[in-house]
Amino acid sequence: MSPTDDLFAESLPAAPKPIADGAWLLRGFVLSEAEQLINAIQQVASQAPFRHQTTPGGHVMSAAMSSCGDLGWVTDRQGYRYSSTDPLTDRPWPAMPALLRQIAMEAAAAGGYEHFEPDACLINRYTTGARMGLHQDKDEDDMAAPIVSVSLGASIRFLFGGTARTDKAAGWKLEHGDVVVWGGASRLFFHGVAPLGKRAEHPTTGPMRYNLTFRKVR
Ligand code: MD3
Ligand code: FE
Repeated sequence: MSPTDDLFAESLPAAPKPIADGAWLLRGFVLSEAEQLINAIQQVASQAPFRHQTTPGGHVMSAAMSSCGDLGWVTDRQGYRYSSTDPLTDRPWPAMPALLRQIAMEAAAAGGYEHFEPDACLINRYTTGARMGLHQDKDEDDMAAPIVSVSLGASIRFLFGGTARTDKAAGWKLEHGDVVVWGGASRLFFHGVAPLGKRAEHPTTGPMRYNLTFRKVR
């Protein structure tokens, strides 16, 4: 170990950590681009505002959502689906900013999934108490492609189990700058997030947490 190894170690991202079959945690992977990513989110939201959608069962989601890319995820009393237009504006979703697309592809490759071509980016915004119950992501046609998730702002406790709802769930803390790549068997694992804590805060976002999920839908 030379002094230069030490210097490199400081600027190098942490090694991908396997957290489930086919899933990799990339701690701090987007730390150096975080402010740019938050700016890009605000840019998207200026065209496709965050909204609280209603589930088919009539529940209003506590996380506010927007989307960018060719497709966005929509839910209402009629059901869940991907749509090429934003039902709020009846316009196409904003294009996926190049930086977002590039980061998603790099993260997928770091997890061993080369040639990831996301066509949708869902953006979730959590404030105090907002949560997401255990669910599977299976509205996408292409289950061979991974999902890349990027966490920004306040930390949250993330939960995931297995392919059965009753499989025991493991908990992980997801912090500002963390990325998780979900492929292989983990692609269909049940997952969710615990309510955002009362004291959860981040210097750049205050009490907010953003989560980006990049998907290949079609
Ligand atoms: C595991 N979002 O948007 S990110 C979602 O923090 C969603 O906003 C949560 O679940 C959030 O659908 C969790 C981590 C995540 C995302 C997608 C997955 C984990 C996943 C897909 C398959 C398995
Ligand atoms: Fe999900």
